Amino acid sequence: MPGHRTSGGTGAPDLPDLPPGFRFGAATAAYQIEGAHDRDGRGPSIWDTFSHTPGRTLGGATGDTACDHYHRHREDVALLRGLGVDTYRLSLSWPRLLPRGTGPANPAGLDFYDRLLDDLLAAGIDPAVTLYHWDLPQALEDRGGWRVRETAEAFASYAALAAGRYGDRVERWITLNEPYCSAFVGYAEGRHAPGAREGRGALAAAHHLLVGHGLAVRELRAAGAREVGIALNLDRIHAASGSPEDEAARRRAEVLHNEVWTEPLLAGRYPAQEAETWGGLADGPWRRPGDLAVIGAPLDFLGVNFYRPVTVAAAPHRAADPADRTAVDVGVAELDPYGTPHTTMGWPVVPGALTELLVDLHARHPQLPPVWITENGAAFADEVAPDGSVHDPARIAYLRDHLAAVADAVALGVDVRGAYVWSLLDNFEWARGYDQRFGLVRVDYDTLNRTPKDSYHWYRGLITAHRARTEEAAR
Ligand code: IFM
Repeated sequence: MPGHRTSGGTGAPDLPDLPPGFRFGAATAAYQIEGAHDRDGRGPSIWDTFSHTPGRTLGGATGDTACDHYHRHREDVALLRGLGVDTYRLSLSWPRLLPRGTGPANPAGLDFYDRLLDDLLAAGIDPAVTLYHWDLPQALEDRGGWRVRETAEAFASYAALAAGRYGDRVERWITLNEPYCSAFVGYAEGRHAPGAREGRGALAAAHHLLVGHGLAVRELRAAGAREVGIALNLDRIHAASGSPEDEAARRRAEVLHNEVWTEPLLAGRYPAQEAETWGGLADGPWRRPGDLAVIGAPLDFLGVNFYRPVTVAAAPHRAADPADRTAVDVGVAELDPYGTPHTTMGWPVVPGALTELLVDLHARHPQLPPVWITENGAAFADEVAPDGSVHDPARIAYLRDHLAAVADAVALGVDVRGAYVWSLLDNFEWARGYDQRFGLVRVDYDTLNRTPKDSYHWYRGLITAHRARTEEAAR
């Protein structure tokens, strides 16, 4: 891999060598920032139930208040405007729009996103909207959740509602965020809502998420949506050694983390090695003729969420009997041989792995649509200076080096159009509660005051400098 591509000279130090017109954004998700969990007709989601169940989240944290974005969205749009981003990625709360998942829409919920989208456009920021960032209406979980096809159908109706209402203002639609987490962390590991530990249930969920995506794409297209895609948390997976056993483990991890999504979405087929990975578990009755055609409908872009690489070695299955295995028990152990700094999530910082991932994806999928980095960012223990300012040099280095890694991939032929920093605000980090701070803006959870960190000011400088470069190139 080449070294990182950065260049000074246009105002910001270490400006990544990204193409003119490359677009910069910041991202959030509804349950992580909105709060107002029971206000104005919002229904409960699986994350309300899960976070209110003792022992599920760190310190019993919930999203009841979160960043109170629901009441402070004007202030947050002003922060985005000050940041100078081209685009902002938000998610709609399905249970705020459809409190029971299907049926009558909630007028107050519809109005909230009208106001938010209008404010963004007035600030010169293009909205990118995720339909599903993990907050399934509890009423649908009670009827089977993603284990059942009805949820995919309900998702399509919700997509139609959203596209009809907001399609005139949304530049980019993302159907699902990280379906890996919804299916495998939610229905196999049980670390996320709904907290299930099932093998077959997780694989059925993975399939129904994909079917839901495909049906939603159909609805979005019918409503004239501008750009339609999906955001996947793809992993760059390294084998612990060159042994055939570790290489086979790496292949199984590729199927579990990546190919279960990329093969149906981009190649219209199921992963070739799923039998080796899951035995008979994968090919269940949830698969129906015609599903692959629905799932594989062409996309305008592929969203890639990237944080860190993973190294795996062959390991015994935790359950000896295949019938007792969960879908994530695929005979691999995760190792951490990276002698690099780590974030407070415990994730190694290896920017070159992002270049490798993108180049490999491009090589494997000649028909790869343009790519957006729909999430990238880092949690660190920020220092708050006595004057209240927040110095976060490690986050600046992380973002700078990952943007440079994207520039390397572009130089090697991958069509990457833009990148969203995760996240605009410190927020509710799911089962990790509030102790992981990913924001460009610090949130004081006692006062809910917002303080832009050094990284916010750095990112603004970078965006300004890149814009100047784009204008120069156009002259
Ligand atoms: O906070 C999450 C986000 O909701 C999904 N992608 C990863 C982020 C950091 O863990």
